[in-house]
Amino acid sequence: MFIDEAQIWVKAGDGGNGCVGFRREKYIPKGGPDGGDGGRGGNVYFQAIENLDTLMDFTGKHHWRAENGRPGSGSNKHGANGKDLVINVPPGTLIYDADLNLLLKDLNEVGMKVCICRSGRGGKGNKAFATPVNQAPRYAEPGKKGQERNIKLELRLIADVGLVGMPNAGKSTLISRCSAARPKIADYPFTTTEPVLGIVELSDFRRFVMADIPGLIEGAHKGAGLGFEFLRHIERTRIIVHILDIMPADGSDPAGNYKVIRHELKQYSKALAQKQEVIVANKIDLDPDYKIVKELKKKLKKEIRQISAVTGEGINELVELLWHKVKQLKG
Ligand SMILES: Nc1nc2c(ncn2[C@@H]2O[C@H](COP(=O)(O)OP(=O)(O)OP(=O)(O)O)[C@@H](O)[C@H]2O)c(=O)[nH]1
Ligand SMILES: [Mg+2]
Repeated sequence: MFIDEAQIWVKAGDGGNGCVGFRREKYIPKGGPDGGDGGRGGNVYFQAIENLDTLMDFTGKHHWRAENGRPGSGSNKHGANGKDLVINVPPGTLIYDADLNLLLKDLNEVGMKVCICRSGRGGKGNKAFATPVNQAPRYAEPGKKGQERNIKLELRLIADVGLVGMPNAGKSTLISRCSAARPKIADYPFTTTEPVLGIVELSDFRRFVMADIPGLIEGAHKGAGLGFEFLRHIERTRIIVHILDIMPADGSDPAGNYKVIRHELKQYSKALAQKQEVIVANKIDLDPDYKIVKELKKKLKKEIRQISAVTGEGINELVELLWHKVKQLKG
């Protein structure tokens, strides 16, 4: 299950109350007020950290509070400050005030941190209120309340791996094979009309995010087809997986198709064209003696992985490879 939205309640710590106290010691009559100040409460921060990619942590826990400050005590003892609460979220999390429906912060980079609720100040002890006319005040200040807020978290996933290729190459079939995403699959071009994200889960809690976008065709940069504008999603990924149909229904040459797509990627942006690419020959089940794939490798002179998104052949290997590459690039 993948959750990309969560609503929680957060509260900063209240300040500790000030203390009413008087110095009482043997041989020191009327020692005077000595009530200490209360400590301040803890603030609530949100912080974007690496290695988190869902808002799953928030499904079971809706109330998050920072520690309250401790009250002051006698002998001018200051109460301890409450500990701050730092709530970790994945990078790409938008933080909204749920009541005002107001965007407070976009934590789009690892390491970004923002204070969302300010703590209450501690109250002053009675010592602070001593004046020449009232040298023994029996009054101390209560601590201030910490801020509280209803927060809505929204995670905009940034894909690690983007699938590109011609319509019908099998991009959606692949993503539905290796993630919980269920885009429409059909044997006609432009089945996919909107980008789809899926989380690919491997053993030992390893995972990465894959994006499926509509297919690209020749002339895409001049407005042909659908896929071109969606390349902006792919531009932010770390790796491109270029899916090649080894037996296109229109009888076109897979090697030629590869070059067509490469040309379109270059037209989109230099950054996209320079991105690391894994070339994948799909529908290997239609090429039992690997004749077509061998020829394709010879023609393109590049490393090509072979899979069948339908039978599952080669998919585990591909997913492992992608995970390792993503990990390397993430550092
Ligand atoms: N034989 C065979 N057919 C496949 C394989 N992978 C996909 N197909 C078929 O190819 C057709 C197109 O698959 P899709 O996954 O919809 O292709 P797509 O690349 O997402 O296409 P668009 O969304 O139109 O860009 C479907 O009929 C799939 O069943 C495969 O490995 N072997
Ligand atoms: Mg599709």
